[in-house]
Amino acid sequence: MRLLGELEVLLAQALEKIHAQRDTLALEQYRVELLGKKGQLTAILRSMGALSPDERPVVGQRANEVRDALTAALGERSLLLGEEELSRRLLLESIDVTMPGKVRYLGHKHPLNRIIEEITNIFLRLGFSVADGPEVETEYYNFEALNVPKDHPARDMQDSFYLTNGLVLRTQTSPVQVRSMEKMSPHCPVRIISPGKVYRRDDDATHSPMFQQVEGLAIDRGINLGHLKATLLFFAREMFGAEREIRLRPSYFPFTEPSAEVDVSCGSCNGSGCQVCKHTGWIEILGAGLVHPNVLRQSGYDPEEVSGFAFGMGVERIAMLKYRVEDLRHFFVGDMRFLRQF
Ligand code: 2U9
Repeated sequence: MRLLGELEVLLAQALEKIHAQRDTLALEQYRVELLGKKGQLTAILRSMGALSPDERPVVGQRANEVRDALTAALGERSLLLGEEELSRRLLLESIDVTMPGKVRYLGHKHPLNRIIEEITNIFLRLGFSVADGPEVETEYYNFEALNVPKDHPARDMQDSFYLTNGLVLRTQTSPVQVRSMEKMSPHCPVRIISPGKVYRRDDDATHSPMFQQVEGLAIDRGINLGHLKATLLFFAREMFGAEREIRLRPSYFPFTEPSAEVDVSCGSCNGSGCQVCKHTGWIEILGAGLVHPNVLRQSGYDPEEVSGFAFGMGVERIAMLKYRVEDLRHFFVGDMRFLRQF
């Protein structure tokens, strides 16, 4: 019987080929070639229709046996190849648990934000609250309400960033405090600080067109220079060390009268004179004064009834002093070699 012969040949050849397959993908392709719809065994089974009734069961039984034998051989080979492939992959992709880990750099606060937080926390402990406001201001809040007259140099086109329609990028954070005064007046007490970005047309190693300030304002009955000095001494010692002293030098600002520049004793030489303090023993850290009566009046307070003190400091300047940074532009360029030091 021709078909029985063909079955035996197919079985022998197929077993050989199954063992010759080297990977599971090739084996699967061969399985389809053998047992699939258009496969070799299927072709033989189809041609059984032409057989006589006594031949058919004989060939049929043998065909089933051949199919079972091939299915079993394919299964075994597939299992073996699968295991081989898995162990090859495990070898290639294995993890060396003794390798040192990759060091991932964790971000941290920008040094200027740290300084702002430190300054803020000192004044929070003294009962001040934080006030916030717009960086684009009207000329009224930025200048007029602060007793800065039209002919003052700060109002020069060369010194401030003017927008259209009487708007300007705030040159100090005082407008925030004016807005608070408007809301509070004529009630007391007022104790607020306003940290934030300000803008001036300046650009060198110690000036940037954008910098940050913290300003403070206290209004109450009977506020005097003694309150101002005690507050700033507390601040200087918390910020720069318990040994620090401060001194007030007379100065002029349109929004305070009297006005003062405030120095802190040099921490490098303890006041005896060194390079850091340019041999004076003192370092200027902020400006301050008693709020000008015009400023109080303009925002609804009666200067006969209440008085106030105010101060302002540049955050970058404080950070430069505290961290001994010689060029403030380091704070703005985002160089990780600089920032990682904090
Ligand atoms: C109101 C009234 C008065 C805030 C003040 C200064 C003095 C001052 C400078 C320090 C360095 C600005 O960043 S800097 O360039 N500031 O000298 N600022 S008194 O006075 C005010 C604030 C608000 C209503």
